[in-house]
Amino acid sequence: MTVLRVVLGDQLSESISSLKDADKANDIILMAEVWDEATYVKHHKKKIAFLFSAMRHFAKELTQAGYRVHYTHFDDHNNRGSLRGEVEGCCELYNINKVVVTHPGEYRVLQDIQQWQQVLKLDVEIKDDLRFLCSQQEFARWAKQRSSLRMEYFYRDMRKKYFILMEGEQPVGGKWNYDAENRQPPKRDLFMPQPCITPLDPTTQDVIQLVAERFPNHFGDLMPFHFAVTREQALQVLQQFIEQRLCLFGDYQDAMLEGEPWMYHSHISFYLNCGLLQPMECIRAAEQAYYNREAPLNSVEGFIRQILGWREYVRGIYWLKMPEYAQQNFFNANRKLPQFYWDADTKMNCMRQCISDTKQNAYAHHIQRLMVLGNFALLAGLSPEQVNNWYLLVYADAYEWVELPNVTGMILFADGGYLASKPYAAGGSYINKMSDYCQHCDYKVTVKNGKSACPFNYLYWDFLARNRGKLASNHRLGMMYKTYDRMSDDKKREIELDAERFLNELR
Ligand code: FAD
Ligand code: DLZ
Ligand code: SF4
Repeated sequence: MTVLRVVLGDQLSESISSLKDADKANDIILMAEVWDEATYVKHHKKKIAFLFSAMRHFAKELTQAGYRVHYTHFDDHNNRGSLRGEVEGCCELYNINKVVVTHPGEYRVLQDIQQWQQVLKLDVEIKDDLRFLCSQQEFARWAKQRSSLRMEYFYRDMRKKYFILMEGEQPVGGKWNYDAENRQPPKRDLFMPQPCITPLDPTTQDVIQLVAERFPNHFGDLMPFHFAVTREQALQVLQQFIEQRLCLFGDYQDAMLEGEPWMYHSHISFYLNCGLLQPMECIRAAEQAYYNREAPLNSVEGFIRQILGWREYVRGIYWLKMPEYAQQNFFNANRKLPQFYWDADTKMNCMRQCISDTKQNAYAHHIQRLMVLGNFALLAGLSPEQVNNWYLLVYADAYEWVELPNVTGMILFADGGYLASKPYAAGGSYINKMSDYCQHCDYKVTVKNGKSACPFNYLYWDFLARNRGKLASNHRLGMMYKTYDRMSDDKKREIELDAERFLNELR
């Protein structure tokens, strides 16, 4: 009996469920670089290069470990261009009795795989993706018991389940959450460790050339390229983070500085999401650093919450709510994505910086994605479909299971508050407090109205006023509506006119 074991581009773990019990001498492992996956959105060039290089390295490691790997290169003359086509090709080439694949990360791919059995007339087994710490079934059970979902309670249950930072039934340090100690504004003289730079090897160089030739119209810069592309290199990134950045991760989690795209973040999402790193090993490494007194609790807890809490929570919501989740548009927002999201050509310095960082690195850290790029998309009423498309293609860590809930749920509140309890909306003063962007901006953050005013200031109030019917009952916004109601009619009219003028000028 020969089993075809399909390993997708974001399943690069030797412990992946599709490889469990594999007969190394007999089974065929299929990995394929295909046109359909590289172009279903026009991924950032660096994302394609990263994934193709990581796939090639992983295939080599599997071969060295004794597996029979059928690897389709992008430019192979008989490449059929789709995952299904490649599976069909393998079934014709080898005497395959059964296909095994691990549950994919995207609904779109799952739908396709669910048709393979009928097309191939072979048994197709879809195994659970055991790399996640909360299964889809477990999350569904958790969600069913609650009238509204909140990440914080999910996260506490996960801490208890895996006994992470726990003393008996209680959280270490007596609190579940150290946010109050985190989120400090950046200091101008803040020492900034350099991100981990992995040197280019011949495989990555080949792939970079391929992407430059075959995807010239895709967004983003290919060089400089310093992503890890093997598990060993990804482990070095993790280790460097634990040793050099974790200690101040909490303090500067929300800080932004011009020309400093990496800050004290870990830069491991690329590797976690494609399988080079496992979530639990990252969590345990951080926890151990706390017990070794190498990092303080506020940082360690904050970092663990992102992986054990947010990452699992958004994945749970994605699979619980798809396919309807992709259609959510609570505010009926339909404004086209402005051109500056592609070329960074805007007078708003915060947007210019975050888009330029994204273009160069296929990375922006969380608060840039949330409170600058996302905040603007929310306040300006940009179309959820277009905003989702942008986030899915510009970041090297983007797959729909994690991108869609963050965009639709977290930044756009397009699910009406299923994921988050209130919209993450803010005026310019928040950006000014947490960054140095406003110091080099054509707009004035302290000015509230008129042509020189920071657009976030009037867009914020205009957003609340425009959507009052849908938001007024949200008790977390009560104070803001009271403040708005105390404004004079002239002031309110000024806000409306400024917002109208600014939004009409967007191209
Ligand atoms: P760190 O700040 O060091 O955090 C550590 C890890 O925690 C991350 O690597 C990530 O695995 C996890 N994490 C943190 N926040 C989240 C979150 N909100 N959701 C899921 N995991 C989280 N993350 C992605 O992996 N892919 C995406 O496509 C993606 N799109 C996003 C879109 C928007 C609008 C927003 C607001 C957030 C998005 N995130 C996404 C979450 C987060 O911004 C990135 O995970 C993080 O910036 C990656 O950088 P890092 O590894 O340095 O993270
Ligand atoms: C993102 C991506 C890209 C760019 N290319 C491939 C590819 O050529 N082959 C492949 O198997 N996967 C690729 N991926 C990842 C998939 O598009 C998809 O996101 C995941 O498999 C999740 O279902
Ligand atoms: Fe952004 Fe406003 Fe600050 Fe300019 S003044 S950087 S637009 S927040």
